[in-house]
Amino acid sequence: MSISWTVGALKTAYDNRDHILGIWDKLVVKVLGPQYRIAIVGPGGIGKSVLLDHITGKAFAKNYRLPPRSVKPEPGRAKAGGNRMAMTVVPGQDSGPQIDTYEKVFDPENPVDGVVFVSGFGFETIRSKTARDYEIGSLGLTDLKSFRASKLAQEKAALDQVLERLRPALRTARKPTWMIVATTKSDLYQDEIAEAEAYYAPYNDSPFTELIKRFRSQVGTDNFEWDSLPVCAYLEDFEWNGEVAKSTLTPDQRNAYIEQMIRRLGELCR
Ligand SMILES: Nc1nc2c(ncn2[C@@H]2O[C@H](COP(=O)(O)OP(=O)(O)OP(=O)(O)O)[C@@H](O)[C@H]2O)c(=O)[nH]1
Ligand SMILES: [Mg+2]
Repeated sequence: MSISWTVGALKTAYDNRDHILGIWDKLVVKVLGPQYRIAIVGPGGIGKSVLLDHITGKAFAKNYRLPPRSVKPEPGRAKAGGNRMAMTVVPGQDSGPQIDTYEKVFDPENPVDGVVFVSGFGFETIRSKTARDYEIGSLGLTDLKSFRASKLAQEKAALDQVLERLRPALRTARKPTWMIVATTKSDLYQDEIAEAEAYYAPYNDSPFTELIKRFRSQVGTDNFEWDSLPVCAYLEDFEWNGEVAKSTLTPDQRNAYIEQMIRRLGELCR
C-alpha cells in the first residue's frame, strides 16, 4: 500500500472504535500467524505505550488513562481469541529493564519478526520536572525549536543503538526481517508534515534515513525491509518552557492514521 503522510489524503476517517477494532480482529484472525512477534522500540516519552494502546484498542475504553513511564516490558494483547500477534514495548529509558527486554526481543536464538521504531519529530515528552529544569537551565534548551533539534539528534542516536542490537539476531536467525519507523504525534506538526516526510521517508535522504540505508547495505538489502509512516495516538497540546504546539487533528483523523498503520503492519506480517 502507498503511505499517505497528509491527513487530507487519508480517504477514510471513522468515527467509531468498532471499525478500527474490526480491522484489527480481521488481521489477527486471518493474516497473522500465532507466533508473530513485534518489538516496539524508541526513545522514552516518545509515545510507544500510548500508540500500542491505540493499536490494540485498549485506549478506546471510556476510562482510559495515559500510562506512566514504562518500567518493564509491556505486552500488546490481541483482541480476537488469544495472543496471536505479540507486541512488546521496550521501556524507553536506559535502565536494567530496558536492557533485559532488548536481550529478550533481539535474542539471536529467538528474535522478534519485526520492529516498530517510534519517532516523534522532536516532540519527546519530558515527564520529570528535574529533567525539564536541567534541559532548560543547564543545556540551554529554552525554546521549542532548540529542544526539538536536541531530541531529534537523540532519536537518531537511539536508532543507531537499536540497529546495532539487530545485527547479531540478523546474523544468526535472519530475523527481524523488517522495521517500520512510526513517526507519532503527527497531530503536533501537520504544518510541517512535508518536512517530516522528507526526514523519515525511505525515498528521501536525511541523516535519519542514511543510518538505515547504510545498515541495510551492510546486512543485505534482501534480508531487511523498512518503511516509515506518520501516525498519532493521543491528541493533546505539547508545552515546552511556556511555548505551546497545538494538537490540530480530530479523533477521526487520528483513527485514519492508526488504521493506516494497522494495515501496513498486516502487510509486513504476511
Ligand atoms: N500530541 C500527542 N501527544 C502524545 C501522542 N502520543 C503520546 N503523547 C504524549 O506523550 C506522552 C508519552 O507517551 P508514552 O506512550 O507514555 O511514551 P513512551 O514512549 O511509552 O515512554 P516510556 O514509557 O518512557 O518509554 C503521553 O503521556 C502523552 O502525553 C500523540 O500522538 N500526540
Ligand atoms: Mg511507555
